[in-house]
Amino acid sequence: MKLKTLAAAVLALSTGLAMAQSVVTIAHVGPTSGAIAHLGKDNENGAIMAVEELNAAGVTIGGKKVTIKLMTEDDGADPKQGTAVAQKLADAKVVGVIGHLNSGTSIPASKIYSDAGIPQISPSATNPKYTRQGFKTTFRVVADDTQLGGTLGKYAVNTLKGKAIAVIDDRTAYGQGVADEFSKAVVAAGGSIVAKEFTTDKATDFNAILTTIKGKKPDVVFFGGMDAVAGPMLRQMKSLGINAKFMGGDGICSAELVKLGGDAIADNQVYCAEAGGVEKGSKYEAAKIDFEKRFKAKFGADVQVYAPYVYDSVKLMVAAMVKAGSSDPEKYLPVLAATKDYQGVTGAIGFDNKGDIVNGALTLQTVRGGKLEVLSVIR
Ligand code: ABU
Repeated sequence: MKLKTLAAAVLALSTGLAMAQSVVTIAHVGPTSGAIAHLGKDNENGAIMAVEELNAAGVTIGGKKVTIKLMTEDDGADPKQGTAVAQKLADAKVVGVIGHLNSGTSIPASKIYSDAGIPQISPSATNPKYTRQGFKTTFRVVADDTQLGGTLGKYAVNTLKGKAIAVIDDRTAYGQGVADEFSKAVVAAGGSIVAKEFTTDKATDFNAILTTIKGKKPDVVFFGGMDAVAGPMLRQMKSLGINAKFMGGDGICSAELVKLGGDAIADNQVYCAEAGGVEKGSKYEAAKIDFEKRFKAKFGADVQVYAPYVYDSVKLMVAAMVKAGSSDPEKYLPVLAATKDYQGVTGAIGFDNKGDIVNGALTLQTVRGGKLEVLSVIR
């Protein structure tokens, strides 16, 4: 080989190596197929936006300029698919994972990430168990179902003056967990649970359980599950002449619920809570509004629920790598865990020793005039 050709080959090889070394790969996982694909896509878009902004601004880790690469994976909101994807990401040696969206996928996947030493931040899984397994790699940037169900249960009795309350859940880790917490809080506040019924996260026909519930004359119906099921359920409640208030957690607190429920939703009938939020007039409010505007301009769609939480999760994970001077999970994990006051578009984020957000908020909302309206932010 001629000297010039050899030099060119060496240069190409070293450039290739330098390029390979300068890419830091993180992943986002959520259900981008199936009944809640609109929520999965919302979350994924939050990750895409964060990564594009980081790369446009330039990221330097340990003195080297890097490009953040985002792998996007679909878990279909299915626990088995979730663990298969988690194993794929562990095998691919991604240095961090944002996801999954559901508690039912985040919990089993967290064991795989923990075994592989990969930090995981869920932007939306609210089942308390997720961060209570003793894993050092597991973080969450939203409040959990104890806070969510507990607050909604008290609100049902103390504010909505519910006395006879019916509870339905979809038997998922999230739906069952939030319904149980809600029920405990109702009883503690002096209300009574007059019916407990179950469905699935894929069901479309609720006539049998709603007919049973109608017979108990509830003034409030709580649903532990997601908007894709709650929308048709509200329509069937209307057809059956059930005029009760309808409550749910963050899984129903989306723009899509309002679309799916349509004219079956009366003003001030539906109450739900997002597992995060910023106080009106606080310094974070402008950042949140600005994020929502930029998101809509980029994707042509309103934020559903958790895109800003995904956006913050990506940026705070990369900020920990920058601060640690390394994208090696062993090196940046302690820095991530020590996060105390990250200033995000969803407010200040700091983690406790389990990886849960400290002083997490809830945003209580109702539907009026075909739109979700904020009632209050509760901590
Ligand atoms: N938190 C509501 C949706 C996600 C989940 O926890 O399953």
